[in-house]
Amino acid sequence: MSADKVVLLDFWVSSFALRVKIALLEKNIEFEVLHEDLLGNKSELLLRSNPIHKKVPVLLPDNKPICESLIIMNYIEEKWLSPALLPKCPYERSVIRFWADFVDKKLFEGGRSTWMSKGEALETAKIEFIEILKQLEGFLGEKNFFNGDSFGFLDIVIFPMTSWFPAYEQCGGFKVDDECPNLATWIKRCMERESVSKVLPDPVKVYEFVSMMRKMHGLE
Ligand code: GS8
Repeated sequence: MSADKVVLLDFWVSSFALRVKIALLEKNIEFEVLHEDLLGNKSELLLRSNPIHKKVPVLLPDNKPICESLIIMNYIEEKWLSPALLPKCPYERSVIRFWADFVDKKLFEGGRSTWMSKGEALETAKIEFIEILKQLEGFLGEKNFFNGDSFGFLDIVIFPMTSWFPAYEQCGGFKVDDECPNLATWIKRCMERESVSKVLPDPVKVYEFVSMMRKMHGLE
């Protein structure tokens, strides 16, 4: 591996890995993607690079592993300064980091509870998930982007999670457009960005993946 080669250990449907791809594209950094088979056949490189969690994404700049998507995003922001994805003001940065943490703790878990349940549990999960979406929409308000005027760090943290929304909608029988119209408009706005459209997984394939996982867990 050459001195400044950047390698990403990826899984095509991972919203955490998608964050890293979008951030690198926004910074115009060339990178090589190594696809992982997470369902039973993780590579030696992944196990060696992330021995604690054994999860993707892992970024390997200069062959040195960095794990955890938010930590990787902070590395990318500090290593390649332009264009800046975080605001300069420390207070504004802390607000963005609060919502990034909210997304990992609440939105991700809420989504998971939706597609990993059925019957009454699914109904409860769906109500909670919509509540989480409304909290996010409240923070978005009338802004064009979560980051503020322009697409940035927080948009990159949140947007990848939305690639699973069509699958959640199908499982739960609801529509994000009906529940959170501003959020739905923001999703469409983000999809127009080149960094996003280049790496966004096909929603039909995501749904098929979710459906396969539901069958594996005896939910369908
Ligand atoms: C989550 C990564 C993760 O869950 C981050 O990078 O932000 N907090 C971490 N990765 C999943 C794929 S996406 O759902 C993963 O690698 N799973 C493999 C496994 O659990 O064995």
